[in-house]
Amino acid sequence: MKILILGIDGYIGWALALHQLSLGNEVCGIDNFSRRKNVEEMKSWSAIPILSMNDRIKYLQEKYGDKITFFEGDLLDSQFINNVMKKSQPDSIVHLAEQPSAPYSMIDQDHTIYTHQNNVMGTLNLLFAIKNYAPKAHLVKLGTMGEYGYEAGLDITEGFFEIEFRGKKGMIPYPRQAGSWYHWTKVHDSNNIMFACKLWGLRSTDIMQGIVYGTRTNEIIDKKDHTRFDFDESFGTVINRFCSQAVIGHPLSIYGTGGQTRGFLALVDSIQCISILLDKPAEENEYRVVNQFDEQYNVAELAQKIQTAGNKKDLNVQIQKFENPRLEKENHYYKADHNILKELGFKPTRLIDDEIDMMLDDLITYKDRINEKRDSIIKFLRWQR
Ligand code: USQ
Repeated sequence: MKILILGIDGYIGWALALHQLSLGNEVCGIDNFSRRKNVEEMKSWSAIPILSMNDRIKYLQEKYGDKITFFEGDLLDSQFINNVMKKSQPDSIVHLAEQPSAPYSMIDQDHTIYTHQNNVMGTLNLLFAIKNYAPKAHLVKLGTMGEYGYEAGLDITEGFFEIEFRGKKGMIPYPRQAGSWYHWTKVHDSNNIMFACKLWGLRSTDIMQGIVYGTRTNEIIDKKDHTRFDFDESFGTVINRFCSQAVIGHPLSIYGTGGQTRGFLALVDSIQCISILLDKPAEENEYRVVNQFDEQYNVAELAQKIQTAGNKKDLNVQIQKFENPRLEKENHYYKADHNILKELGFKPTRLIDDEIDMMLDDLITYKDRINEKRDSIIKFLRWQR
């Protein structure tokens, strides 16, 4: 199988490329390095050092020869993505090339507009490129559980919702109530992809993914294999941030009460799920939605887990509640279906406590790097300014 990975330089993109190459598949990557630049703008860097893209590709070519190719470019440049699509003729496309941070999208008007342009327009260019040059290819698009939001207080289904209204029954997309400008871009993408499948007969799987955590996959063994790992207020996600905070003696920063509940998934299992979806593609004309997470926790429970694991390593971990910089429900009902991937063969391979233990060990090695960018951890980018 030939897979085009958009956003190959990112946290999931790089780990996915290593895995797919190890299976013997061909990988063609695209990136514009915006993640590196945007994290730098936040005056931070990856806690775990990663190679430059040139060195990454050289390293992979030594191992896999011409099974790996790379094109630097931007999805906003329609000619660029058209050319790559024409040249590479992929069987599958994994679209991870989006601005993924909710706090970053909430900084100010410029950051909101940038996020919308990058994500929504980039995806539209991609859809046209697929339609024109690779209409049989399966698009696997990274959406988010946050598209559904946490407002309704109802069970969440996978993508679609059976409803009875004025005596008639029907299936409609599950109502979306995103909670940040970033999360709304994913909703707009979902609508556009659903329409493109209907209009042009494309095939796509839209992944509503929970929060991914971890430093390792089965292919991340050597220093050169490492994927990036962010911990700043914008690009670090909660478990990854708490582990980074624990190793430098920064209190674990619970926003508000800590009752916010989310679905979580280890990086290695995120890669497993995406790989299953690639092996079992959507049908022509099908817009398939899957909810991709393993377990659910609230933020206070996670802080407890990381405190316990850290203290076993003599880290003397403190927990502190901060005024919540975000606008979000802090105590809410959360019950979301996540059966489709299991039916397709997904079996979680990691226990969260083991994973946290491993993450702390990896991060202790880079304690000084995290400390050097300590000021990026709490900036208090207030969403309602
Ligand atoms: N939180 C804290 N303290 C922190 C950081 C976060 O209490 O130091 C809380 C937040 O207030 C929030 C929860 O932890 O209630 C999750 O925050 P997060 O930054 O880990 O995750 P989020 O902003 O929801 O976004 C992340 C990814 C995004 C993905 C999403 C999946 O950045 O790309 O779409 O997770 S989901 O949350 O399921 O929508």
